Amino acid sequence: MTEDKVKEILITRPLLPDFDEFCTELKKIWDSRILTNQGPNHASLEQNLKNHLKVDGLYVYNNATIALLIAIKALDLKGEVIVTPFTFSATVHAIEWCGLTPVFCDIDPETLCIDPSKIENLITPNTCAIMAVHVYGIPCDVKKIQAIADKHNLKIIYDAAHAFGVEIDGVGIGNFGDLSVFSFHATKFFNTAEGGAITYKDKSLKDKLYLLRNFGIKSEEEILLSGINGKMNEFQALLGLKNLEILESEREKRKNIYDLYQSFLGKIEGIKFVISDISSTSYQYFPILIDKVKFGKSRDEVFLKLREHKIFARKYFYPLCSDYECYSELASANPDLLPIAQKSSQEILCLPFHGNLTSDDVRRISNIITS
Ligand code: T4K
Repeated sequence: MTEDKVKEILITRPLLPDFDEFCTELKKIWDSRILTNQGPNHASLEQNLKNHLKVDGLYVYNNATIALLIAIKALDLKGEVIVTPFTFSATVHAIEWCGLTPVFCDIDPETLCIDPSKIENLITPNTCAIMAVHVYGIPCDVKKIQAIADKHNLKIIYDAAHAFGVEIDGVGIGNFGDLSVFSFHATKFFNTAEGGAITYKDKSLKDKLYLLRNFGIKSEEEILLSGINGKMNEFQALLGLKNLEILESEREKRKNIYDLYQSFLGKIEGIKFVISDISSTSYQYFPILIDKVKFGKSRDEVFLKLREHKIFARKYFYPLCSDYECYSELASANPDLLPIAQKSSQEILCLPFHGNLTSDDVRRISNIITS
């Protein structure tokens, strides 16, 4: 193949339903002219998602970032929030946008989620909550985090943006903590182009989570809260409904891709699979850690080599949120306090991972890495 004919391979491609089937359903939206404001597809998606995620309480939103802001507002948080720096910007920005102070906590070297053994040292009289991320769909240590929260009377918000469909001993991941926030962005395993959801157990939060999504409007003449526009539209909800129908086959394809990666890269010195059992996660990402000394090349060298071949792996999550200019002055952002997060963000690489990859693609990616 000549260089300009080399096939581009992207980190992910969105799952999409059959076009003609989608258009048939789309016609119904056209005919009804109900485009948004919590219409029938929106309601139906919520009901379906409750079943899929095995939760009793769930609302959908227009994206996970707005949902994170709404989650913080719903819990009426004030003060400091203990959070992982090894996450997408949205997690920490949401804390800051709500006028709260992020306090960074180091991560566990195995799961790359927040390290519960480092949380208590960071608690002050101003701490109100823990914001933990099930990074790559790997569950946080929910038991230990809950025990700390109970002891210190803190709220827990799980950023479950990556964790669609994950369960712990048969319990849907959205049942842990006070609130969990899922993302349905185009890059996510389950997508509605843009979208998200909050799951909740405490029924006293139900009305608030609902009102905050729609400007606080209870009725035409009653505005009860300073809400925002967090509604998902009917087109997106329909896409979600159709995508739910094909999710299992996408999961199966990704399982095969994972197995192929395992056969090509599983025994390479210096390459560590962050996910050792894909079936316990959300099939969202395929992250590896590259130990420069053992492997002989750094993560950045591998990343650039792949780019030369038009393979677009991503460094999720480098840089750490604590190293962004807007947060680096915080005392808790000191790199010396976050050694595992620092090391992980230098070594992490998420390889292309989606159902449209062929086995030849996976072989090609793996060969470039190992050659
Ligand atoms: N919390 C966590 C832990 C998160 O990871 C995220 C989002 C959030 C909260 C907030 O969720 P949302 O508010 O977005 O619902 C992407 C996504 O935009 C973002 O949703 C995601 N996490 C983050 C990890 O990744 P980028 O800047 O890397 O995306 P982009 O545009 O470079 O896309 C990556 C690749 O995906 C492209 O190479 C091509 C492919 N792609 C992308 C899009 C948008 C497609 O094939 N089609 C598409 O429509 O941020």
